[in-house]
Amino acid sequence: MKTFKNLTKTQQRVIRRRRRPELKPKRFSVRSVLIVMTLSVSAIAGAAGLTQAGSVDTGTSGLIDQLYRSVYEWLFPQPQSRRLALSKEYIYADSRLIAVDDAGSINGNPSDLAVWRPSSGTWWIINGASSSVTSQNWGAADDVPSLGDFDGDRKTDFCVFRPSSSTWWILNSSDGAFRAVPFGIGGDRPAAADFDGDGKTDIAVYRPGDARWYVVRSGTGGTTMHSFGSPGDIPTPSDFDGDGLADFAVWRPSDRSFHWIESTGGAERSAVLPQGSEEPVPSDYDGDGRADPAARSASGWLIRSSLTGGLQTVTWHSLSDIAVPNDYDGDGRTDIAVWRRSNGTWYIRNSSDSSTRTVQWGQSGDIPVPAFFRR
Ligand SMILES: [Ca+2]
Ligand SMILES: [Ca+2]
Ligand SMILES: [Ca+2]
Ligand SMILES: [Ca+2]
Repeated sequence: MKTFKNLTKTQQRVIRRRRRPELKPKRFSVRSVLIVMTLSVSAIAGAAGLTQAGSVDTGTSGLIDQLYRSVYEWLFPQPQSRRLALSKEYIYADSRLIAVDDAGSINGNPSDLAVWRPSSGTWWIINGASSSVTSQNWGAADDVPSLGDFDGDRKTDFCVFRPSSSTWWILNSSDGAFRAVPFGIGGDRPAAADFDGDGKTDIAVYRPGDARWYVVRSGTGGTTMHSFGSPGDIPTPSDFDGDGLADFAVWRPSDRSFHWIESTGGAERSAVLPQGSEEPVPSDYDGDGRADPAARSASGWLIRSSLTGGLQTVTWHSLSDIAVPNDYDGDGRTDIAVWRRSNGTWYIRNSSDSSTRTVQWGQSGDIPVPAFFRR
């Protein structure tokens, strides 16, 4: 029989989150308050000549977000209850996994800055405070860094996917043991995430030809196949419904839309982003526990808040930089960030106070892989 005690830690956390009495509004539903807020803000924006959805500038959207946040914080007065943690552990940008925000970060630990150097197969890591450096040789040129928490110790493990043999090479952070797991065929894209919600990364691939997902569920060790997507789609598994389990999700470049299946309930959802959106960067920027549909365009980052439904546009460096969104200031919200390939510099916009952090870490030819590696 399934009891609370024998549920996984992730499942317990989700249930505890649902049980928290502080999360219940005292007099009004969140929805009703947000509707009133939306109408008020729309009226203000309309009066100010800013009625075109999707064209609000950073200043206005910042004000709107601030208003929403004030209401949110009034409804959920206790910071511990309010800050639910980032919704996902896997941040897919463009066509690959660029970051892992492990469960460890829900305790307020910020992500490390890290790069993987294909020429030598070396991982170079510096911690959030820029005071401690770690390096590890793991992988070879032509591998694809596919980091994750495969052993479930809440720290990211070094892992590469070798396309030539479709093999996953995993080095456990917990005990230093390694394993090689053949999984996938030529042409598959690595799409690892925690689909079964047991706190361990599940090895997974997305097969673009027939839009099929193949997952090794870490909970049972069994393999499942799921059809979702269309030819040309890019896999972006994220936790859009905020239940702690990654949802099958894709970015469709042809019409700038995200499509996903909610892991709770199985409903299919989609979100269209404005004209000019080029590169998917979904993540939990507003910190409500659910991934926000987001993309980069020539004019900036376009983020559709899952909390407010509003669209925020933030101008942040250039499209030629590599997107590296992650939670670097440890406030439970993803920070907009890029890594410049020419000089290895990180430009991070801290979500806590919108301040800028600039760090040089890595060099031309490296692949940025920010995550919670520290050990
Ligand atoms: Ca798992
Ligand atoms: Ca989910
Ligand atoms: Ca969110
Ligand atoms: Ca943050």
